[in-house]
Amino acid sequence: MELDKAHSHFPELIALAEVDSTNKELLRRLGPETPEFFAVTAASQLGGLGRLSRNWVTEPGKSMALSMLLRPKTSAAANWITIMAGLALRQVVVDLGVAASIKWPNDILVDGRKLAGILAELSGPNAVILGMGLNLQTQQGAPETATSLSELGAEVSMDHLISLVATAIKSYWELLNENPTEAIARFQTELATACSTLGTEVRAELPGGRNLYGVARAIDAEGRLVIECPEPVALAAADVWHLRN
Ligand code: BT5
Repeated sequence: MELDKAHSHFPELIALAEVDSTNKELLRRLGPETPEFFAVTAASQLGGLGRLSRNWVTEPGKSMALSMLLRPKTSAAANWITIMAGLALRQVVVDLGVAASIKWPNDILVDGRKLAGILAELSGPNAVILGMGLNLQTQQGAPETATSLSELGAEVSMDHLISLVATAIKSYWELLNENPTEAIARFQTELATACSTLGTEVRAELPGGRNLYGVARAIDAEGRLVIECPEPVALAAADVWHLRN
């Protein structure tokens, strides 16, 4: 992969042709001195990870697989990493001319189809591995619910895309890590238009398998989704289905 520009955005960017998972590879290379934004990318992942050990498809050169190390200074910053990354990725995609939205907590959707996913994994007291997958082109092995930038009329090289993502993440992260209170207030305002889950009737499947039905009303200061069932319930983790809005 030609990644001339991308390398300049990171203290080190390990670029591999093939790996099991870029999140796992970063974890294997992680030490106490590893600098923030140390990053791993791969043209192909053989065991790309979604949440709850689900599979994430990355066929050679067709989908960006990028993991980077973040070092949160506060629990507030740590709590918001997934949503912060969603806002940054969505901004990149919107700037490429694609009207994308965030489905809480970790999907970037276009017309209900998934363009990108985020997997943030805590790997120590101040180490979070932020993994992002974003489809550039149609992949044979991806589910029918997937879409890609090229299907949506946006052609971009991997080098340019990684550079755009790095720039966006750094600017959002700097604000969140340095000034979480201000960042969270700003993110909540931005989410009112960026997050298609808000205002939508949803089914939320909780980690134990129980389902909650209600209208998603807000994302609270801890990044939890507040659903009116009709009493408000704040969810830290769940799989959410949009029913109607
Ligand atoms: C996610 O999980 O959406 C998190 C995806 C994170 C992937 C990145 S790539 C770089 C880094 N290294 C890794 O190993 N992982 C991260 P979740 O919400 O659980 O969604 C997983 C579901 O998305 C699967 O069960 C499929 O239905 C669907 N899916 C799989 N591959 C896809 C793709 N390429 N595009 C769209 N949907 C996909």
